[in-house]
Amino acid sequence: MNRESKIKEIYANPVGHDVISKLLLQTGKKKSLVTNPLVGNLKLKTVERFLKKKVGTDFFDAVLELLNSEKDVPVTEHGAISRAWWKEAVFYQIYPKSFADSNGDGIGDLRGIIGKLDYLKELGVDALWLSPIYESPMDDNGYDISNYEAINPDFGTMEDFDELLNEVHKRGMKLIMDLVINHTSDEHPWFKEALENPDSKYRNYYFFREGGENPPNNWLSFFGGSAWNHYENKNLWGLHLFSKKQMDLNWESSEMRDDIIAMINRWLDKGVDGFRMDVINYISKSEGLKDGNEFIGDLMGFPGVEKYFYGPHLHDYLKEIRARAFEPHGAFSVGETPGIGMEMAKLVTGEERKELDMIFSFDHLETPGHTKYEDYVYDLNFYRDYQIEWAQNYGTNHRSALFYNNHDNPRMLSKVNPVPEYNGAVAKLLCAMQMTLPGTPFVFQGDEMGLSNYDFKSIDDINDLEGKWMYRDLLKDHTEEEAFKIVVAGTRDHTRVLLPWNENAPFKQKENEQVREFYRKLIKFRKEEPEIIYGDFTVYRKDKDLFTYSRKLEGRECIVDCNLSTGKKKEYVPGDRYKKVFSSNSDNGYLGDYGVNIFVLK
Ligand code: ISL
Ligand code: CA
Repeated sequence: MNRESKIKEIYANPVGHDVISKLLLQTGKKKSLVTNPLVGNLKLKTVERFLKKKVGTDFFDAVLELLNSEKDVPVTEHGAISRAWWKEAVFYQIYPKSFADSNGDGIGDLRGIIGKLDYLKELGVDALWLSPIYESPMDDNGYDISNYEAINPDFGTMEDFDELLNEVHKRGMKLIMDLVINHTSDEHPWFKEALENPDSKYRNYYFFREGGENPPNNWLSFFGGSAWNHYENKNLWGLHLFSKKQMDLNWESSEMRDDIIAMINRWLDKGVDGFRMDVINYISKSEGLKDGNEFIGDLMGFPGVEKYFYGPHLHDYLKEIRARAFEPHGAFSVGETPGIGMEMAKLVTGEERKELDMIFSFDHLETPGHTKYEDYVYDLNFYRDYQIEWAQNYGTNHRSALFYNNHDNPRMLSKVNPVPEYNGAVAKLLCAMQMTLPGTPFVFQGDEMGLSNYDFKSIDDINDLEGKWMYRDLLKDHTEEEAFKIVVAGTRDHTRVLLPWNENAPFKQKENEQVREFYRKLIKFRKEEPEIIYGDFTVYRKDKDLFTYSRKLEGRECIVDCNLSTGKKKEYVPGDRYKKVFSSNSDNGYLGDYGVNIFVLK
């Protein structure tokens, strides 16, 4: 790829496709802007002539460098889907701190989880993903690990963990752990030794740069300020893409890789079934740690991202971890990969490539032109189009992760419609799609209770470092009231408050019970209908606010008919050969607000 390449050729390149898609999403522009023949046939140098005043010519250099860094071409198959337990499973994410508290100290813990295993089994959950439970100073709630092989005492002991794993397996369920190997805590012995002792081998486990008044490059941290800590008395700078206490590991060090892989193997030897891998696409930084492009930085909010979100050795490192740890144990892997779009996702999850089994892509969490710290209404028509795009183009040799929530985002329910009287209907609609679209569902704790956003009253209620940092930053040009409003719209704390298990909790209300009952039935239904897990996907209706699709496999069919908004819509009538097996908010031939019907072939 070079300046003579046409826009359509760039869009056909996997990295080009995903970068352009991201730009469109970020700016709220339609795909047709680049797919129309007029623009598609323009050469990059022509576009550069139009845009260079605005974006600078180095923007085009940065994009070309990225495009040319990937030599491989994704393989997209449309055949039968191979079988695997993790395609059949319904996963459930537990954020330990706020799941269930067994000893009344206000902090969720491992014994609390053990106490809820029957509940989860009864719900139909097959596999648990535990957010980090390792020893940690808890600067970022456990995503800052100071000992990979010890349990945070707030959560319990290693004996509690062993019991948990055993109890999970006894119930025929699986357990995957969070693997945070892009960085460690600055309190990890490796980092402490690295900082203290210039001759230690651990110096090379991290990114240190010597001397200078200013940080070595313009990269910003995701949690505010420069991505470099200054250790003045040591005359050193240290790299951290996340908080000041989360120091990036240098994956170019083979000794570091050996240590990390040995640690992974010890957990696998214990019997854990796999891992969710934190920001795993960031582990390879581009050579020389050069400045990020300013235009890309402005657009994405974080200068430097293009230098590490799809780094030069990413595939090598993923292959190495798989070959040396996952493969021999038959372990499952799902990567958390912010910024990776569909085509690049194929290159890390293709079955033939032996890297990851699945990834979490995040492009569906906000509608085009919106960010998570915005109070806006999420239009489910976008979610429909996004799902159709992935279902039709991701290919049967890749598997989508179906999720709406995790511990880094406000609750989807509230984004779709913040009015409480709709919560139940929206929860059921989201559940119906999650359990029947192509892919593997990841339920986040509380989804099954129909939980909406938490009613935070003041900034003192905000605990997460991201929200706190944003608030301080916003005060530069906002009033306290405005700043709080913005933070509350997106704070990660909405999904980090203790689940309401107790007597007076909203969960005890009838509607929340009904949502849980709906989840239970839909999960059961999913397991009885192989066409949902391994079948084809066909769209029957995609008119405004409507989404009707079918899943088919060897003479079986299931049809899902959804009203994506409020107001009555004529329901889809599949004919006498079908019977209605589920119905939420539908009556007399009409789907009501967020109504959904599910039919199967008799
Ligand atoms: O939440 C985000 C921004 O608003 C994301 O950028 C998030 O930080 C990113 O998806 C990475 O998330 C993961 O790694 C972080 C940790 O804080 C998150 O909780 C974790 O899910 C650093 O370990
Ligand atoms: Ca506790």
